[in-house]
Amino acid sequence: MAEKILILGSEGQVGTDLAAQLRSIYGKNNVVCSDIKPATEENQDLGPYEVLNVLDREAIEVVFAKYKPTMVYHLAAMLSATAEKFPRKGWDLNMEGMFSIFDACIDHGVKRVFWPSSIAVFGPTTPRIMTPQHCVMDPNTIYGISKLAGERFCEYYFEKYGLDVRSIRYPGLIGWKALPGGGTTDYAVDIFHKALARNTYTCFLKEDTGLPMMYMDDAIKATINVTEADSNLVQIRSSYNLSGMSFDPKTLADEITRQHPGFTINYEIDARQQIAESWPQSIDDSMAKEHWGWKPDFDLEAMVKEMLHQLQANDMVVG
Ligand code: AKB
Repeated sequence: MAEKILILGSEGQVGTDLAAQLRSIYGKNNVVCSDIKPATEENQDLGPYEVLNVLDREAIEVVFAKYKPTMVYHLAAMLSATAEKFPRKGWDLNMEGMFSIFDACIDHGVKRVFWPSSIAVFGPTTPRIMTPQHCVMDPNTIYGISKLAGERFCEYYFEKYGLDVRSIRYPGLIGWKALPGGGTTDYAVDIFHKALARNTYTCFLKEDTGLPMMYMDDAIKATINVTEADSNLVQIRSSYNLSGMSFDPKTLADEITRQHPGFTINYEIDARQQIAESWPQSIDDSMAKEHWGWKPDFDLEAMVKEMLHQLQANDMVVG
């Protein structure tokens, strides 16, 4: 049977890249995009699109009945920094949104679901260097708490209802097609736009705040690979640790200056520092490597080169 794919949250940072990649694999009419807001002008004619609120169960029913998806990528969520400002809203969107989509998937016999988790599931007493797959997890942000609860429900829905959910713990994601929205790792995207527009950037994290990061092409590859992997390979039914590279703002700024001479960085620390300090600095993803063959392609140098090139070549710089 031909696949019909539904993406929830397709206008977001991951959704934009994922939709493009899935449409190139499955054909534009076999990938239905949806988001709470109308598609941007550039995305309007790229394939089927529905305005859909993941909290609106009736509207979800209509979309599932109309398109009969075989695979669903549920990306709609509120990220760490925004959820700290609107804790109840963040919790409701992240948890209720997950339940309504998982329940619709069961009701409509969806074959597979992808649900993203995050390094935010870890907390202040988690080992911070090469954080293992299984260890102390005591997230202290609403986003992290919702992601950890969500991971438990991924496993629960798989074991109790047979819903084949796949999940990875995204590190900070860096891409050029779309801007991130409301995360603690957003600086690692903003910095490129400001470097190209003004040659200087004011960073909201301290220069030595190391965090796990990943170039978007690697994140999309991991997302599709884990979702399409044979069932017997996916042995972790909560969510997989995933790693690309790790760096702090100073190391990233030094590499940008090396490739884009004259760039300077300064620092004005805000509340996101506290969130970043509760997260790992690097991640042990050996289980993703062993189980379903995960292998990243981009290191820091390659990622910086690609970001500087693609933002300019595609006229995407937002100053
Ligand atoms: C955030 O910063 O909130 C996200 C994440 C690490 O999940 N980018």
